Amino acid sequence: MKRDLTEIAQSLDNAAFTASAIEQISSSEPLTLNEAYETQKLSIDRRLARKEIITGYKLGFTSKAKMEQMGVHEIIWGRLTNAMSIKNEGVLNRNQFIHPRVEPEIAFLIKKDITKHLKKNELDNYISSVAGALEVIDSRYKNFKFSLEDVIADNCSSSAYIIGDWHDFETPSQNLSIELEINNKIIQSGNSNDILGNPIDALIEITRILEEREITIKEGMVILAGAATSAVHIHEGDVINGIFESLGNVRLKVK
Ligand code: OOG
Ligand code: MG
Repeated sequence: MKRDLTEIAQSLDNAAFTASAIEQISSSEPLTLNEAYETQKLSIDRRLARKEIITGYKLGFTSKAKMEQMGVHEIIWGRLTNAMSIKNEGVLNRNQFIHPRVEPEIAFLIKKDITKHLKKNELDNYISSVAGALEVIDSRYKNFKFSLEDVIADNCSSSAYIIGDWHDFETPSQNLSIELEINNKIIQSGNSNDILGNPIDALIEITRILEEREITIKEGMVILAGAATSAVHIHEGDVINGIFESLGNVRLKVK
C-alpha cells in the first residue's frame, strides 16, 4: 500500500510542478480518508526535499458557497509552503498553473506554538494578527473535478496565497463584507461570517483538527480560514482585488 501512495504523491507533485492535469485517483484506485491525508503528506515531503518550508495550514470547504460550487461538503485541510506565497500586489505567472481560480479568505498569524485544541478565550495568547487574503487554487485533476479523497491527496488544490496588511488580532474579523473584484468589476460578494459562521471558529477548528493529528502550528505560521465565496477562474492580464472592509485590500496581477 505504502508504495502506491508514494507513486500517487509523486504524480500529484509532478502535475503541480509541470502544470499538467492528471486523471482523478478515484477513477482507478479510490483512497480512504487516511490514505488521502497520507498521500498529501508524501507529496508535500517532496516539496520539502526541494528545500521548501511549511509556512502554515489552510482549511477548505468552510463556506456553503464553496461546498456547493465543488460538490464536497466536508471540511478539509492542507499545507502551505513558502513557494506558494506571493506578496501583496505581486504577480502570478499564469503559465505555472493549470486552471487557476482565486478566492477571498481571512488569514491569521501565529505568535506562539499551538499543540492543542484552543478555546476562544485562549486565542489572544497564540494569535498575533489577522488579515484579508487571497488564495489561488489549482486542482491538479482534469476539469477541476474531484472526490473528497482526491482533493485531500492533492493538498486541497493549494497553489498560491497572498496576505494583505496584518492587523492586530483585536481588529474585528467577524461580519466583514468581502468583495472580489477582477478588472474593476465585482465578481463575488460575501461576508467573513460565511466562513463557518465566523472565521474565528474556523481558526479554532483547525487547532482541533491538527491536535488530533499531533501537528504543531508553529510561531510565525499562517492559517487560511477558507474562502468566503465561490472561486473564480483567472486569466493572463487579470488584475485581482480582494476588498475586506477594515482589513483593507489584497491585490494580485496575473501575467
Ligand atoms: C478545494 C480547496 C477549497 C476553500 O477555501 O474552500 C478551499 C477546491 O475548491 O479546489 O481552498
Ligand atoms: Mg481556499
